[in-house]
Amino acid sequence: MGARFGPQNGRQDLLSQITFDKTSAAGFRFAIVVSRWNEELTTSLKNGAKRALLESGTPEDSFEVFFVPGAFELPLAAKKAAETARFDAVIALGVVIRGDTPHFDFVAGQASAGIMQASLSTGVPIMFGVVTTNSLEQAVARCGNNNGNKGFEAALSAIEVATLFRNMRDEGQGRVSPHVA
Ligand code: INI
Repeated sequence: MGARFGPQNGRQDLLSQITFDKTSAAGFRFAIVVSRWNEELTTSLKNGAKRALLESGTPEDSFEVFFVPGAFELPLAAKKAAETARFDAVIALGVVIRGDTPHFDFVAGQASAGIMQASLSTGVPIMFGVVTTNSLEQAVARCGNNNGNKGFEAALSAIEVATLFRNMRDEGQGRVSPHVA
């Protein structure tokens, strides 16, 4: 396996235990669905996700980016992307800040529940790359350029789950996920 450039701190190590290299994502196709609410931050999440995919061997033409107005629209858009059967995983990205809205719990809660429901109903892994925080400062910390980018993290999780499911399909061949050890 090549150099480890993915999860670099303790929290991320708990999330993703495989070692990512520049071929980890080869052969997979991904959709990235991005909410435009808090656009500066969600752009940073999108860039983090793209960087993780590119550094893991996903060619530019193997992922597509789609935009929705807000996090509330993420579940249906992610479901539509999943239903095309063109993607091995979908990465849903958004930012919901409690101070911004009295209906934080509805937007964040429905985005989270809807994404899980869309994933279960389609059988396509949909990553929850939605930053939900109490303050703008906390959100900024999760949308950074290097470590601490939830988009980067969600894309690595997408690669890990896509790999796991491919290994489940291709029983006995090239198992690489420690989760089946
Ligand atoms: N959408 C977000 O993605 N983040 C938010 O913080 C937010 N706030 O604050 O309200 C938000 N609202 C819009 C919502 O997601 C829908 O786009 C809108 O309600 C139309 O359905």
